[in-house]
Amino acid sequence: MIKQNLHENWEMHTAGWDDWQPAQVPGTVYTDLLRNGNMEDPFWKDNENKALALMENDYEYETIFACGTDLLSCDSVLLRFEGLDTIADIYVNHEYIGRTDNMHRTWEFSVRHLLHEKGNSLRILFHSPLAYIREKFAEAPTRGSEDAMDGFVHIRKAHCMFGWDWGAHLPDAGIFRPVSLLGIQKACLDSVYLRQEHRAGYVRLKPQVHVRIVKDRVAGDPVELHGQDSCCSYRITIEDPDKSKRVFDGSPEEIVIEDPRLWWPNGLGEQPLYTVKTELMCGDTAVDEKIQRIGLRTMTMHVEKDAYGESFAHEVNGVQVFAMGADYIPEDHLLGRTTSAKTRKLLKDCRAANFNAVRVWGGGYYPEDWFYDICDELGLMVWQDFMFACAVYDLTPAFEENMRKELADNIKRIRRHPSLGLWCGNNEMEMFVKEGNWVSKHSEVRDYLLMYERVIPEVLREYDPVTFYWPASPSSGGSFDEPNDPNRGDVHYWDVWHGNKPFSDYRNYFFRYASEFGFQSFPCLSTVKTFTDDPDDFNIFSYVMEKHQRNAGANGKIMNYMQQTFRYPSSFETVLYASQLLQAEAIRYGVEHFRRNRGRCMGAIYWQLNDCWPVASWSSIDYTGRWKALHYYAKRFFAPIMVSCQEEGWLTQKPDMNREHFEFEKSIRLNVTNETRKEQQVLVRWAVRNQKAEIFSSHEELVCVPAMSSVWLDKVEFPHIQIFDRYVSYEILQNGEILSEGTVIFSLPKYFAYADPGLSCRVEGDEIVVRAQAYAKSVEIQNKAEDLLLSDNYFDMNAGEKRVRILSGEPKGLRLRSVYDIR
Ligand code: BMA
Repeated sequence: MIKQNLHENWEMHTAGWDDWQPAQVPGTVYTDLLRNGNMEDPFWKDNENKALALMENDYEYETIFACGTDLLSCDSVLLRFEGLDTIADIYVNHEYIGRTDNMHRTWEFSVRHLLHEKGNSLRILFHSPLAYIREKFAEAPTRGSEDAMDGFVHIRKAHCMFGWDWGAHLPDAGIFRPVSLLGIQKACLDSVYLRQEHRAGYVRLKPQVHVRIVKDRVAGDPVELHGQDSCCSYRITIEDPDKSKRVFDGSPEEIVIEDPRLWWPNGLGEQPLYTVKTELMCGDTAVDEKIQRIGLRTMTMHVEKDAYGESFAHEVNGVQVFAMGADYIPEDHLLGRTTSAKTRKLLKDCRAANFNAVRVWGGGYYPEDWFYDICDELGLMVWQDFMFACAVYDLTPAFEENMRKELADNIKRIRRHPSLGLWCGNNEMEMFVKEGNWVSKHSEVRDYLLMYERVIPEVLREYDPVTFYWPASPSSGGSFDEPNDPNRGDVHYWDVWHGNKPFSDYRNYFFRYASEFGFQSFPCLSTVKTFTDDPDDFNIFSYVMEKHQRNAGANGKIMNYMQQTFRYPSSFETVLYASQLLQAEAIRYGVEHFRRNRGRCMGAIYWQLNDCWPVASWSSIDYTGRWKALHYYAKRFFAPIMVSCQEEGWLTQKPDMNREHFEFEKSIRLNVTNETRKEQQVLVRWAVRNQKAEIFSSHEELVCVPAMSSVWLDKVEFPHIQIFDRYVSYEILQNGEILSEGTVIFSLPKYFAYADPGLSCRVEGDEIVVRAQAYAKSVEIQNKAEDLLLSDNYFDMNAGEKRVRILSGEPKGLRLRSVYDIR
């Protein structure tokens, strides 16, 4: 096959205007307009409104290209679009060749008969997505999340482009993925899929190769290629992780890999990858080839009735794994700005924070190939939602056909990745449809069942019968059977945050797998300054700050939790910092509890990893890539071997100090959880200290924690501890090295009588050495640019010194603060 990319010479203009300007393909309307100075930064202040209005227009893209004689001499030529967003009419040499209406699909058109050697034109007219959804909504007012614009359910375009409770109304458009001409001689490969059978000492690969055979100059539908009965055959070359190669000729029906090197999630082993080259042979000539990387592993969900209900855990190579990660949303409102380098940085930041999983949430779009390649390399298991979220859909025959093609395209593209953990039908629809949300007619309930319990399973049976399928998130298995049951399946738990419950509420549940729970915070000042430079806006209740806060009432909610936790923060910057600590403490409270209950609970995927613009949100990494306090906390609470403390105190028992019987239990119960495949011996230590961190009493003991389990220590009560000026520090050590540590107080952080820790620091090589003269909680180290990436940050100190490594950023203009400074 000959491939010619069509990425040169593009121009675009607003349809009906003469404003032709250079365009970049792949790219998008917003990124082109921005690069050409024809729109303002859509994230600045409330420019979103103007940017949204631009999408009332239609936009046209055109390129003029030549075709090589080798391409023209092919039996058939396909024009392939890997991503068109969304309603587009396509013309080749002024001849209309078709319309696309789904950004999630790959589109191909047979164009051999239209092409010449020189001066070919390809023209694409993108219709206004706003006009389109308005019109469709008027015809059928099918509804979904009120955070998005009316009619968003009618277009197969990332839902969150029309607004979400963390997203702006910025429905970008355009040729967002590669476009190419494919010249086919005789036949081409459609897909190659290697099913794996794992046996003791070897893995058997069973190739399924689909080809398209050219007939009458048109590439036919894919057919499976079987060895002898065809004009073509396939040859497979496998390169092992150590680079040695083996060739298997003559359409092998199976390939045996002896002594396989297994792929493991991060923390449990390595991620060896095998490269598979498949060549399509017509006689002795290779007419096409595909190169794919695979990993050898078994991967499913362990679902089994048990004493608590029903288990729900990833099982990799027969080992049940506690999933640790966050929910991933699209990386940029301007699709044309995403790059593999940015995705790699984001996912490396996940691995750096000890993630072993990410959930691709269903209200965006299916990520690029590079996303999955990087997850394969880093050992991040992917929970993959299909792109349906918070809505009801009308399953017309046309919608169903479109949906089936979308599913097939994406399943074929993604199924080979060892990181693929499971397919999931949708985000939150089973739960909402059951509750009657957005449902206006009975057929919508029926269509729900058809889509997620019939259509998707049918398509999966054909293209990926191996990967585990789960009908919705959350779900207990489908058919509206208590989708958010805490004792079965996965759960979205939002009582902390949306329900205003205190952090301690997490402890009332032992979810089998929490796939969403979250808490908002603001980004730091430097990120705020990317959308406003007016000091007048530097107040969380200002118009501009609330334009960058999309969850109604959320700023009040943050202040409510602030009141429950910290003293009143009297400057804007302190509010931002304190909000990040609130968020980090909330999620820590949940995750540590879930990990302590490992076995019953097997997943903690917090909402949400990232942002698609600078905004107040649940993310742990903001739009600019800066780590919020939560991401550093995640590194600690997802540590493979972690100590945590289930304390009883003011927060857990909610005594009222202004009533009679103001008494409550003060105790600790430590727990060590071990998410490694080895038994671990650790020295556990704890100490009661005063504000200056001086030790009053202490204890240590050796604890043995079996592989993949958690172990409780005995409860210790402190009935007479002074709650305002005593705290407990705890840590675990191995070979003299602290693996995990923390501190706990029994009053509320706002009431604790911190001594001024007099924080100071010095730089030694690539390290920063921080000094505290007293107990310091959540110590933040920042430079002027707020772009330091450190080995640790927002940690507690029991006075003394702590060294952290500088991973990136310049240690210039360093400043330090801790909870003591929230005042
Ligand atoms: C869940 C998600 C998102 C949403 C988030 C925060 O419902 O699935 O739809 O953004 O919570 O409210």
